[in-house]
Amino acid sequence: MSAPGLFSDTSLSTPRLRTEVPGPRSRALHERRQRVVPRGVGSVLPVYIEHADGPWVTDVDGNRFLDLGSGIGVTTIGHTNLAAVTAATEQLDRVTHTLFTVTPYEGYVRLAELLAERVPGTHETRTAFANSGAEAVENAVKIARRHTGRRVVAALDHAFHGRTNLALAMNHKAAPYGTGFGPFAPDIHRVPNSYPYRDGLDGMEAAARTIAHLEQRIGVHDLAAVIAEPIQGEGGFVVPAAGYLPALQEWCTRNGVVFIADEIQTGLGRTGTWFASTHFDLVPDLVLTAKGIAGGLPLAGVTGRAEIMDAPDPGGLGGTFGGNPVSIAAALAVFDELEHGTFFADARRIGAHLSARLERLRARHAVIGDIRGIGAMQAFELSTPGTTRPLAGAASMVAEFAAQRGILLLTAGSDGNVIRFLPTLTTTDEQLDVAVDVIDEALSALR
Ligand code: PLZ
Repeated sequence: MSAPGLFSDTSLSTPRLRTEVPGPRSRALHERRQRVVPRGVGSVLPVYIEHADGPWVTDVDGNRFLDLGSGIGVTTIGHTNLAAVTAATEQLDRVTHTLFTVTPYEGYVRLAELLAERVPGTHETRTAFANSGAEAVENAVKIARRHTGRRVVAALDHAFHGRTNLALAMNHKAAPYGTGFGPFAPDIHRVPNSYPYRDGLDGMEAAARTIAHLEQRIGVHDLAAVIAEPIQGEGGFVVPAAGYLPALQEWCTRNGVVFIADEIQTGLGRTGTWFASTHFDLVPDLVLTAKGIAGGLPLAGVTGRAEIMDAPDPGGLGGTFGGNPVSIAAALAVFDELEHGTFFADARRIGAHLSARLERLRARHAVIGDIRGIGAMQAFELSTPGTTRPLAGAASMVAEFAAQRGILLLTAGSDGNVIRFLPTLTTTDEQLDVAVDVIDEALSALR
C-alpha cells in the first residue's frame, strides 16, 4: 500500500478557495518578499504555501489548490508522503551531516546499490550524489571528459539542463536563463532534436540529421558526450520519434562518445517505469537523477558504467552536501514506495485518463495542435489552428485562468505555448476531470 500524505485529506476531489487568488496574506508576504528577494528569482503564482498533502497545496489564506505541477516534478509520490517524511525525521535524530568524503555512512552506499539495480542495462555501475540536477549535469560532463580525454559536449535543441554556468551553455533558451550571464563555457554545441509535431521526420530521418551535425560541426575525435532528455521537460514534453534515441546512442557507442540520459524530470516513476529510457530501449552510459528522487528533499545522482564513472581520480568528485544523509534517507523511502506501492500503475492510469480527456478537448478546441507524453508526463501544445505555428501567450492565459479556479498548471515549451501536467501520482481521475473541465472553460474564454 502507498503511504498517505502527512495531513491525509487526499480524498477530496475539488479545490477550495476562501479568498481571491492571491489572497490578502499572500499579498502581504509578497510585499515583504519584494524588499528582500531579487526579482531574478521569480514565482509563477505568488500564493505562499502553508502546508501540502498528496496532490494538494494549501496557502496561508486557507486556499487549497490541486497541484498538477508537483513543484516541477519533485513530489512525484505526493506532497509530504508519510514514508519519506518519517524516514527523513528519524534520520534527523541520528546524523544530519558528516560529509561522505570525510566520514561515510551506509545510506549513500545503499542508494547507490538500488540505483545500480534499477538503471537500464546489466552492466556494473557506480553512483555519485550531488545536490541539484544542474550539479549532476556538471558532474556528468566532468566524468565524460575525463574518461574520453575529449572536450566537446553536444546538447539537443529545446534542451534544458539547469542554471549553473556550464548548464546555461547547454540550454536551448537564452532568455531568461542565460541573458546577460555570459561568458559561457566553450566547447558546448547544440544540435537538432527530434520534434515529430514540428519537423515531421521519422526517427531515422531525425537521427540522420542530428548525426550529420555531430560529424560535420564537431567531429567524433573531439566529442566527449551527447546529452539528451528522453522526453524534453522545459522544452515542452517533446517525445522523440520512435527509433531516434536508439540510433543516436548506437552512433555514440560506435564512436566512443558517452551517451548521457538526463532523467532529472522523466525518471523515478514519472512515466510509469523507473526510467523513461526504458520506453525507448535505451541503455545510457550515464543516467542523471534529481527532482523526484528524495520526495522533496534536495538530492541528485549520476549513475553510470563503472569504467566511465571511475575515470576521475580520488577527490575529483564530491561537494559538502552531496548525498546528505537526510535526503538519502528520504530517497530510500521513495524507492521503497515506488517498489511496493501502486505508483507505476498510477502513472499509467493518469497518462491514459488525461490523454483521453485531452483528445476529447481537442475535438472542441482547434488551438490544441498536439497532445503528447508518457504516463504522468502529459502536455498539449497550442498552435494557430490548422498550422503548427506556436500560439504565443495562450498557455499562460490558461494557467492563470486555472489558478483562479484553484488548479496549479505549469507552462513549458521554447515558445511558451505548451501546458504540461506533472501531477503527483496520488492524483485521482476525478481530480484530473475537475482540472480538464476548468481548462475547457479557459480555452472557450480564449476565443
Ligand atoms: N535537467 C531535465 O528539468 C530542472 C527547472 C526550474 P535543478 N527543471 C526545472 C527552473 O526554472 O529552474 C532540470 C530539468 C532537467 C536539469 C534540471 C536542473 O535541475 O535541480 O533545478 O538544478
